[in-house]
Amino acid sequence: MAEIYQKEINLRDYSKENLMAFYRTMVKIRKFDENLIQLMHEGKVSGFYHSGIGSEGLSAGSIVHNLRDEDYLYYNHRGCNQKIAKGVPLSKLYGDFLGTVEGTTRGLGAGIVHSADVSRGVLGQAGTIGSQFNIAVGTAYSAKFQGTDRVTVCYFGDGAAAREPLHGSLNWAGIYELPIIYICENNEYAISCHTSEMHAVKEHIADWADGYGIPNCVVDGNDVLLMHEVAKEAIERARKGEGPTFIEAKTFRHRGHFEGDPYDYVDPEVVKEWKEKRDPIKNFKKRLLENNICSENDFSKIDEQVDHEIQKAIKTAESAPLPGRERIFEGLFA
Ligand SMILES: Cc1ncc(C[n+]2csc(CCOP(=O)(O)OP(=O)(O)O)c2C)c(N)n1
Repeated sequence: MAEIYQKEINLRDYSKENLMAFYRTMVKIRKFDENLIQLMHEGKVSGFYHSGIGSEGLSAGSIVHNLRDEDYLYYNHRGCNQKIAKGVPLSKLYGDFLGTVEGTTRGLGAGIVHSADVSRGVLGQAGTIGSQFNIAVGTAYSAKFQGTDRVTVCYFGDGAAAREPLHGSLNWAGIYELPIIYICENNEYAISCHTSEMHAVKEHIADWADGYGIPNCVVDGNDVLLMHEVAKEAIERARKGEGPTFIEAKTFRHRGHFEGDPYDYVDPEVVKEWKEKRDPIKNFKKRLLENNICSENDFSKIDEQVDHEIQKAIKTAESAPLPGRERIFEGLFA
């Protein structure tokens, strides 16, 4: 049975600069998201958007200071969180939603699920949930075969974890001791279906990994530093050739499955509690203030810088042209 990951964390073991980098990344993710929703309301972005608000600590903590550009990353259905933490430029992400050539797909549009940035190890994937499990085995195997210490981090939701490709992937990762870190973003719901209705393992989703001999644990995904530490240990093991790890990170969506979802299948009191008591950004800020690591002024400065960065990114993405017809044939080999 999966253990609950716990660790005494001394804030003084981190530099102020490193702590602020976690804050900056979480704020960047949240403001990117809020501004994208605003663009939807203005009628500039259409289609479905799956907001990642409420889970910023999970992605920022596991990626910042842990992953290198060349490490591979597969994102989940709220994957802008992970792409931003990995350093994919905001203008390119906005470009994918606006359909302009600034986007990573150079105008084909992508939303969350098709964008790619090969220079940052984000190779792209399909919109079917769980499509990342098998290709994650491929990149991890290639890294091992080539004798590098590159790792593959594979994010997915509790719903994706209920699909069969997870098991093929865990089996291969277990047999070949592949350098994969599986990170399950357990926000309790796949659309309106609760985790308890989807998994035969009743206690923890991470328990699936036991059957494949893969070390696993459950962690509070909204504690950015705990998330950082648990991922760091797993990544270090993978880099040393000590194989895969499965981390189940608990979190919750502040918004519905997609923008427009009435979100009436969850008790509003539960959502309120997560927003008020378990918000990863609010809690991290409070902790740094209480420990006299940072001042209100330090936070305001970052907030302003991020606002500026976001407005600039939107402008760049919006002012880029739509693709010409020839784009249809670019990269087409058959
Ligand atoms: C194979 C497949 N079935 C159904 C869908 C439709 N779909 C999109 S997101 C989603 C739920 C995903 O839930 P989860 O993996 O828990 O991620 P979350 O949305 O909670 O972040 C479903 C069923 C899909 N994209 N692919």
